[in-house]
Amino acid sequence: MTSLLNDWRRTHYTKDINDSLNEEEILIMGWVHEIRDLGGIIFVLIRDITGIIQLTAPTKHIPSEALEEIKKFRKESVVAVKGKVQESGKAPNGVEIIPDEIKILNLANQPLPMDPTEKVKAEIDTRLDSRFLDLRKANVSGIFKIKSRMLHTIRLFFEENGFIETNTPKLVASATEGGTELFPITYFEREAFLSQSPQLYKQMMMSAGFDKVYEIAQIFRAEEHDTLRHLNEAISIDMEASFMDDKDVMKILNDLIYQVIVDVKDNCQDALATLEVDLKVPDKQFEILKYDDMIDMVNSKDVPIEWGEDLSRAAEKALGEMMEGYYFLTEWPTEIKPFYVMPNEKQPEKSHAFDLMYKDLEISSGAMRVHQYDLLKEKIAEKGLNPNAFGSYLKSFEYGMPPHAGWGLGADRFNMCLTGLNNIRETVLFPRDRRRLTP
Ligand code: AMO
Repeated sequence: MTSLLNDWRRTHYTKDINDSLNEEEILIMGWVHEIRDLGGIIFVLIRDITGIIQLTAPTKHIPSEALEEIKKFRKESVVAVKGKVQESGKAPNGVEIIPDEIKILNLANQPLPMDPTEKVKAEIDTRLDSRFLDLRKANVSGIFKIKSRMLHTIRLFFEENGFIETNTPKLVASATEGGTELFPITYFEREAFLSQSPQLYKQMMMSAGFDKVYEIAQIFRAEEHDTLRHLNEAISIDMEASFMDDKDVMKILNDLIYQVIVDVKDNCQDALATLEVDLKVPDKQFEILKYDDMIDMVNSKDVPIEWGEDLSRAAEKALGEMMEGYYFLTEWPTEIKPFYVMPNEKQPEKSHAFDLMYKDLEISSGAMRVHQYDLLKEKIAEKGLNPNAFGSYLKSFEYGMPPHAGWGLGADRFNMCLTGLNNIRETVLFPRDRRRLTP
């Protein structure tokens, strides 16, 4: 029989149990991580979100009701234990718990679909199929503790710098990043799409006079490719600011990334340790590499790339070997950037667009925007898109749109940089890729 909580409430998380609590009665709740029954003594490891503690049950010296319950324990069952803290040189954290009373809150079926204690290593697909079990591992939950802190710091940064948080629609009528890569959906009697970026809305908020806005939300991209860096649903951290150009918003991005790294390093030591990551604080100012110079560098490594081309995977890798940490790529060809990017006044074949890279990974792109109605309309048509489909967006440029700039930062990709992981699926609770729509 399993029990309800009734009047039992946890007094401590496992990480807070130390020798200062010696001889004290405490109540913990968690999962049965491991059971070792030596006959005269039973050792059980109990795990919660903060760590693991050892339960030591000398069979002759604990109440018989408690012993009966311990004997029913199965791995990964949920239990509550009332007991006394006892110093112990042999126990993993220098203390153990001698149980007095036990409640089994829920038993776990056996065998488990995967082993959360990592004794048996599982492939990523097995892990994702039983993600709730996979997430019980400290090195996996650690990724999300880091992500949570990262998002917290980002919100704090924006709020401290006068940005207003926005929530723009995810059900949209037209594309933002070009005509492809959209998921169509049925919207009553019409077709609509899942938003691939808040781009058009964050720009409209500049015409709304909000001055500086940010948004942290899902983006949906119907990209077919199955890589370690792409998902079909990702989180984008977007900002847009009026009366600023590309250089101004690059500085904001640089400062934000730096602040997050310092803050995660200060506040996520345990999570970083479970991932065996020694997070390096980068130089305060990231290097800036012009697109033209990047072409020469990549070619010097015998990787072919011509002016006007986007970075191939091989080019990214070559660049990643030559560049350390975070760096900007600037002055991109206008041709390969979206219609809303401002061309250079003197050399219109170049633009005010930039990317932020971490080694061989693009983590953000942004630009100074076109804020003039006529030029924007022309650029939409040049890209082969129909300006009429952008009616409500274009309208906001006709009645007082300030000059503005902004960027989008991939939250999951930035999290890869912080955790040292090379598969983006690891950084998303329930990833969506070409083959996966469940769990
Ligand atoms: P872009 O399309 O470059 O720019 O996207 C910005 C950042 O979002 C992340 N990202 C992705 N992450 C995982 N899987 C994907 N399929 C995926 N697609 C994008 C990347 C990328 O650098 N509107 C512009 C931003 C702007 O100019 O403000 C945009 O969406 O980290």
